[in-house]
Amino acid sequence: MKLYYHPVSITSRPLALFIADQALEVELEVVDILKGEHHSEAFAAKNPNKLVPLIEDGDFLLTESSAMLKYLADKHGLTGMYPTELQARARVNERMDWFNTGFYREYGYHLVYPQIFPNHKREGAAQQAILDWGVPRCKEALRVLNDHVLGDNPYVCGQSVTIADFFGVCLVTAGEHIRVDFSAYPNIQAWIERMKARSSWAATHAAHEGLRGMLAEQEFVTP
Ligand SMILES: N[C@@H](CCC(=O)N[C@@H](CS)C(=O)NCC(=O)O)C(=O)O
Repeated sequence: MKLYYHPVSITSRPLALFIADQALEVELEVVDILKGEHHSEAFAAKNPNKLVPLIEDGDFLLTESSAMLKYLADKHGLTGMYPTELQARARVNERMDWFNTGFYREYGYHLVYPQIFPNHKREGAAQQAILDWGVPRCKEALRVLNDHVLGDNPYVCGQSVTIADFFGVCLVTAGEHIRVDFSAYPNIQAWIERMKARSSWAATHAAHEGLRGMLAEQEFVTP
C-alpha cells in the first residue's frame, strides 16, 4: 500500500501521523504540491481532484483523508482506534464528519487558508469579508470543541484515543500557522498537548514546524 502525500499538507498530516503511530506498513511517496507535482498527468489520473493525500492499495485508489483513516484502521483490524460496536463507531464518524464540515469549513477555508496560502487569498475587500465571516464562526466552533466535543474527556470520543483525534488534532493545529491562542480554550490546549506527546508526532511534524517558523513574523487575524 502506498500513501501519496506532502508532509506540510494539513490533510496529509493525520495519515502520516497515524501510519507512524501504529507502525503500519505503508510506503510513503511525497507529491511536491509546492512545485505543482499534483497537477501532473500521472497524478491527476490517480486523483482527478489533484489533491493530496491519496492511498493506492493494489488497483484500489482512495481519496479523502477521513475515509482513508477509516480504511487503514479497518484494514489493519485496529478496533480500538475505530470501534466496530455500532454506537461507538457512529460517535467516531460523527466527530470526523463534524471536524470535516462544521469545523473545517470555517476554520480552514474562512480563516487559515486565506491568510497563509496565496491561492486562497482574495483580492482587496473580499479578503476582509472572508475573515469577517470566518472569525466569529471559528470562535463558536472552538467553543463547541472545547466545551462539548471534548468537555472533561481526554479525547474527542471519550476516554480513549481514536482516529477522530488523529484527524481533528491535525486540522486544529493548522491554526498554529496563524498563531491561534489556544490558551483561551484549555480543554483544546490539553488535548493538543496529549496528542503531541505521542511518539510519532515530532517525526511527522518537522515540515509543519518549518512552515510555522517561516510565518512567524507575519501578522494574522485570529478568533
Ligand atoms: N477533502 C480533502 C482535501 C485535500 C486537500 O485539500 N489537500 C490539499 C493539501 S492540505 C492539497 O492537495 N492542495 C493542493 C492545491 O490546493 O493545489 C481531504 O480531506 O483529503
